[in-house]
Amino acid sequence: MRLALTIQTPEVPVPVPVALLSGTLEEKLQKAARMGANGVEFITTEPASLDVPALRDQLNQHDLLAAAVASGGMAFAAKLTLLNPDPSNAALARKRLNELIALAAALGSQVVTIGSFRGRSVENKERSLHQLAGILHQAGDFAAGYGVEIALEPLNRFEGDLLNNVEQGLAFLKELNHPAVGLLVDTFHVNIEEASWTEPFRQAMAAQKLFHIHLGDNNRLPPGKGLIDFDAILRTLRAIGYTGWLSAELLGKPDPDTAGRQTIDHMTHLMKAIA
Ligand code: LER
Ligand code: MN
Repeated sequence: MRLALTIQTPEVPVPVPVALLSGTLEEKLQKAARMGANGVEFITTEPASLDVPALRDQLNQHDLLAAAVASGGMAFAAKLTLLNPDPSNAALARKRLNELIALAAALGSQVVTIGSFRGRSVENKERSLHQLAGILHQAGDFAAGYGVEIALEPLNRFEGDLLNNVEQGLAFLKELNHPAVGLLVDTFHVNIEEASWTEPFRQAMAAQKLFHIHLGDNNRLPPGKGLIDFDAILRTLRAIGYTGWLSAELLGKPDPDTAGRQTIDHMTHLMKAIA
């Protein structure tokens, strides 16, 4: 398992509350590496505007990997969603999704996340889920062509009304039946919607759909600053053979650098203890 910190790229027009580290992109990468992260997850709103060769060089220089390309900034900062009732918004969102996939491939990242970027149901939940399935099937084909996977994130009830927990997510994916589309399980959402710290991870893994993990404590502070049993989660992940990313997506409090450092320190400590 490898540790990543989520950061936003410079073109994102507003600060994203769950993006970590301060400074220029170069400074963020330098800090992530010094803190001991293995990679970074990118929140971007204009993937096609990024200088990919330069970014690849910077990652290499700091011995960092691109853990994932996140779509959360699309919804939060660019106000684009895949199920938006405004057809021009939804069309642009779908175009951006393809750009996120191409960016992931160019940066050597295996995963593009879809959480709040899917949007909410329009009038009828079943119809919206059907529409989402169509979009994800197409995106899954597009992603597979690049060797990239899409990780769909169950979101807590206050942030989304389509797929709130892992059981619902797995039922949806069974119906969708696309090998390149799986789940992103975020511990912060687990805390609100699940009945166990560890079962959701076991279930997703048993279905071969545990594609990515977001870390945040129950109060969305760094692991160890709240109530979630990260030790139990890590032991379970090790037992079920999860070898993917643990990517911190949490509030930058008391400041985005301290939150990043506390996350890496605490998770490294727990990982060493079970090694
Ligand atoms: C939002 O709460 C979240 O967890 C993000 O990953 C959604 O895109
Ligand atoms: Mn998340």
